[in-house]
Amino acid sequence: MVLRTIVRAVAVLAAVSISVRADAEDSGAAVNVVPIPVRCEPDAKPFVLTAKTRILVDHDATAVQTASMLADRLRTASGFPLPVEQAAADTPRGGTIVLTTRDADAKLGAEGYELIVSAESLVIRAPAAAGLFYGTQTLRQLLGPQAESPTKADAASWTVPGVRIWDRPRFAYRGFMLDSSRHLQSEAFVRRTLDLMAYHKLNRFHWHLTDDPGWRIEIRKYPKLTAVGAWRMTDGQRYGGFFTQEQIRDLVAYAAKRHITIVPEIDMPAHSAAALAAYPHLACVPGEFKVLNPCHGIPDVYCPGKPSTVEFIEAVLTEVMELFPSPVIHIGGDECNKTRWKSCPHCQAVIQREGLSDEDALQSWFTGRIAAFLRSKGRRLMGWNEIMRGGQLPKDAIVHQWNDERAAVEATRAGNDVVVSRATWAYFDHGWDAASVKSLFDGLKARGIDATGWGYGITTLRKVYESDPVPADLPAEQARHILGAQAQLWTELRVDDVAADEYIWPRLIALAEVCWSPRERLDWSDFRRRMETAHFRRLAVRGLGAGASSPDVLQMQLRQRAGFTEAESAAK
Ligand code: TNX
Repeated sequence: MVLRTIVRAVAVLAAVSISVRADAEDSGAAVNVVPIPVRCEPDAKPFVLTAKTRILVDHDATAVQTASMLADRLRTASGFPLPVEQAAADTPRGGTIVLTTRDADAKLGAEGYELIVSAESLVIRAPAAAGLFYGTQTLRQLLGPQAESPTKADAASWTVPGVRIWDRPRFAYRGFMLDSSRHLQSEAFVRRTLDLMAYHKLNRFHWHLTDDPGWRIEIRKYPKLTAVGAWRMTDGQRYGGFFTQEQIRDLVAYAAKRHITIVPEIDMPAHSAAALAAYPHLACVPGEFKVLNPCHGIPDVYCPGKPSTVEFIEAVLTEVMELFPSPVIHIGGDECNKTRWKSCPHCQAVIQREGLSDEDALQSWFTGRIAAFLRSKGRRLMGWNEIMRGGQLPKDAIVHQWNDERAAVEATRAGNDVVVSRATWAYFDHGWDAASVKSLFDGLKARGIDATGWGYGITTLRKVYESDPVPADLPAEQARHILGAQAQLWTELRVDDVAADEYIWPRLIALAEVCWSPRERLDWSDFRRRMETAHFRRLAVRGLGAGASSPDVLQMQLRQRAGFTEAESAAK
């Protein structure tokens, strides 16, 4: 509350300077694309969008969909008809936007694009559909912030500055993880997050769907997972809910249209209390298990020693794979307390039979079985860096680095691919400044949760921006195994949709630039300039959704969370 009041006060003070900055961009003079493109050179004449502009697309149905989405967005904001035609555009004339794969530079790869502006046409050329899509996201940013307007904007002109852009991502995996177990978000929130991710050229949505505090995905074979496992008592009230298979199918399709793959996570063998509450026989010693409030390190986890546990997990994963076409399935694997396994006859029998050295090796054996099952269905296993413990990690498993400093170095040395999500800079459940960290702790304390040992700290926008997923001095042959990076929003603290936005934005924009742009293009002061000059205004105009702030207030809140305070600006 105090924080919000301060934010509002600062907003009023800064409103004047903001509108001046927004005007400067409206002139079309500056190119403030985020993430910054590989190359962006000024070229001849600007292109002006008018009531006569047409959009021509010469590629497949996915590209036509991309063109239609662009048309819808700009139609809403400009009121121009913007017809879309599937046709070749040999010599585009008369103000045409062209989306084409013809003669595209193969070096652009699966996701790169060129964007070439002239007075007669605006051409987005890419070898594949994803590149065409990213070109349209860049085009939206080249227009003024009015391009993001949810209603018809009264802009005097719709000018795209004369530029020539050549752009492709640094990393193939550019992700964001949402924890829907500890607290559940609305479907609308998920959609909007996907929209904003795509706008920043992020392409993986890792969805943490199961954990001790709630099972959030409908599994037809095991209805109790949601009838029982999706509900808990919090502050004397029943809290919970889940996503139906139908809702999930819709969200997967919604993401795919935006070139985002949803990577589902079914956490195992730990973080499984919600499943045990529904089906106690999956534990080493069946008992009365409860769906828990957020907690860490509890001893009750799946029993890997019983064939019935593996059968259950395979059946669950089979339904998961029917819903999610993602080539990668995340199985968690983190923070497993192995106390029960030590005295469990089933677990000890497997250790004996397989000649395993200890319980860590048992987890490794279990991971290997699940990896083999996924492989037999044409999928790949991904798991948090604990899956490396205990030896036998299959070569095709993707290691998700979070708390082990050496994981990226060791996993890539062993030939495994790695996605980097360091808790020190990519955990967006951490605060963005001292005040937000204090309010985080106060919030947890008020709920009776002592989070002293949970390692919450401050992760500023700048810290995210200046972090490199590739460890310094990693040899090139190992560096190519770093697939990319990902930020996470864990939701132990009661994070409603509005607060979740505060934790995510603007930090996810910095992560997006780290993932997309070449290292040599990264420059904090230029990033800050682009955010201040143009990008915050775009987000403020479109609205972040849940919060009902006016664009000016929202822009100021974004600046505040970015650490771009007035005092800092004055000192600069
Ligand atoms: C560690 S990251 C966890 C999560 C928590 C998070 C809190 C990981 C694999 N496990 O369960 O939510 O810290 O920051």
